[in-house]
Amino acid sequence: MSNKKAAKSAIVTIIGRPSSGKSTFLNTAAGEKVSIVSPVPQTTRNSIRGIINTSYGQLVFIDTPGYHNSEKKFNNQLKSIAEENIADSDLVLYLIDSTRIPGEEETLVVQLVRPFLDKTVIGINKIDLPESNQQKIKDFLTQVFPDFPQERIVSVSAANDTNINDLLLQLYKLAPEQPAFYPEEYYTDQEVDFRISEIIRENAMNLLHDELPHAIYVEIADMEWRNENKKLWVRAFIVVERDSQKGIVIGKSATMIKTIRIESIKQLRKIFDYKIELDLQVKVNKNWRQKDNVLAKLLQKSDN
Ligand SMILES: Nc1nc2c(ncn2[C@@H]2O[C@H](COP(=O)(O)OP(=O)(O)OP(=O)(O)O)[C@@H](O)[C@H]2O)c(=O)[nH]1
Ligand SMILES: [Mg+2]
Repeated sequence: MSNKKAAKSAIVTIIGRPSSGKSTFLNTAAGEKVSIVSPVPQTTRNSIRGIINTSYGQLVFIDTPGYHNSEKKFNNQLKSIAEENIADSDLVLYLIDSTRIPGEEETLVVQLVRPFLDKTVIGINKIDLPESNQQKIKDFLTQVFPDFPQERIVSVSAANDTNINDLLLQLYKLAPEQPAFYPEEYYTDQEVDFRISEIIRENAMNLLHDELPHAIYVEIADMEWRNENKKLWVRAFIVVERDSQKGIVIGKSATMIKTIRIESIKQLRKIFDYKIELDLQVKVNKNWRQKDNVLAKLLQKSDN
C-alpha cells in the first residue's frame, strides 16, 4: 500500500472457464479473502469486486462466474455476467487452467475475449501442479491469438502466489491514467450480509458432495447488533431444492450443519473485527433454480 495518489487505475474483469482459478487469483492479489473458492465448477455466481492499491495505482478486479455453455437457465444468466463486465471494463485478465486440455470450453472463452485482445493480459494458472502443461497452453494461444504480445502471457500459480506481481505489472502497463475508483483502504465493495452468505455457501460447497453444491443458496434472514455493537447476530438459511436434500445438509445427528456453522464462524472471525453469532438452519425452496424471482435476487449483487 502506498499513500501516493494513484497515477493509474483500471477496472479489470477476470474471465475464464469454471475452476480456472479466478477467485483464487483475486484473493491472492488482494491479500484478503474476497471471493469464495471451491473445487466445484461454478462456485462464483456474481461479479465480485476486489481492489488492490500499489505505488503504480489501483486495480479493481471483477471476478466473474466461470464461462461455459449450458442449456440451464441459471447458467445462462451467470454467463451474461461475464459478458456484461468484459464489455464495460478497462482491461481483461484471461486465466487458463494449465492442467486441462484446451478443448471446446476454452475455445468459447477465446471467442469471448477475442474482441478485447488489445486490453487483455493472459495468466497460465496452476503451474505448481505436476500435471500442468504450460507448453500445451502456449501452443494453443499461438494458434488462436497468433499476434498476441508474448510479454502479456504470464505463467502463474494463483494458489502459491508465484509470478502474480509480474502479471499485475503487465496490467499496470496497460492501465489508463485516471483517478482511483475507491479509497485506498477498501479491498472489496461487498455488503456484510452478502459476504456472510458467501462464506456459509463456500463451507457448504466444500463439505457437501455430488450435485448438492449447485442446489444450494444461502439466505440471510435477520441480522442484529448485540452486546453494545460488539457482536453481530445472524440468522441464515441454507436453501435447498428438494426435501430429500434437506436431510443431507443437516446430516446425521445434525453433524453436517454444525460443521458448516463452525467452519463458517472460524472464517468470519478472520474477516471481521467483531464477533459473529450464527443461527444456521436449512429450508427448502422447491426447484428454485427454475424461479425467475429467486435468480433475480441472487444475481442482483452483480448489478453494482
Ligand atoms: N494447485 C493449484 N490449485 C489452484 C490454483 N488456483 C486455483 N486452484 C484450485 O482450483 C479450484 C478452483 O478455484 P477457484 O478459484 O474457485 O476457480 P474459479 O475460476 O473462481 O471457479 P468458478 O468460480 O467456479 O468459475 C480450487 O480447488 C482452487 O483451490 C493454483 O494456482 N494451483
Ligand atoms: Mg470463482
